[in-house]
Amino acid sequence: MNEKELTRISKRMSRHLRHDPAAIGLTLAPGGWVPVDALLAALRITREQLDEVVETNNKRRFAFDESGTRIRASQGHSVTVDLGLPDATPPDILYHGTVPKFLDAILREGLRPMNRHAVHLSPTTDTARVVAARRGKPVILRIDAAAMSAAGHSFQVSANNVWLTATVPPEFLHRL
Ligand code: HQG
Repeated sequence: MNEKELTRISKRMSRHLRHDPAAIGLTLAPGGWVPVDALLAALRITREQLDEVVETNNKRRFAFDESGTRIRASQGHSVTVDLGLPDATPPDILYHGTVPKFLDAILREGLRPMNRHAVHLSPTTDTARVVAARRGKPVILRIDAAAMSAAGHSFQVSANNVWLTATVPPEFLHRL
């Protein structure tokens, strides 16, 4: 498949595996999983096409289970989902990329998950910058993840290396 076709399928998968499974008759099982066969039928794609999307995806957004019979989005859901990820010890510092118009609210009330199941944090400023640039001029926030852990906040890391946490109170974040 060419780049355009791969992106088109990836976007449809993001939509249905993260936000709107019912639109194509799917239901997410606990963990966010759907049977591969059901997804193939719903999207009218072949297993070979699906494998190519999963393998080439620039953010490795999707992952198969160990048996290869189920697939899920690794993060980014807006539907209520418990990914069942174990708590993990984050790097001492994590980053979040946002845009100027959200800054006042974030500094006042901290980071909230908004429409997603968790706040998404990045291990590097480069990744945070890419996340922010989707919306405008990047503003990078430095998160004191070590202090958050010490204060009892839990973190999980997705299969594609996005750090997830419920909220980041304002005292743990600083503008770079
Ligand atoms: C902001 C993409 C006001 C937050 C990316 C962000 C990522 C607040 C927006 C993944 C706020 C939410 C997630 C508060 C947070 N007041 N605004 N208290 N707290 N915000 O898209 O982190 O390509 O839900 O700064 O690459 O931007 O889809 O989160 O700007 O990994 O795979 O509210 O989505 O991945 O936006 O992005 P999002 P995000 P995919």
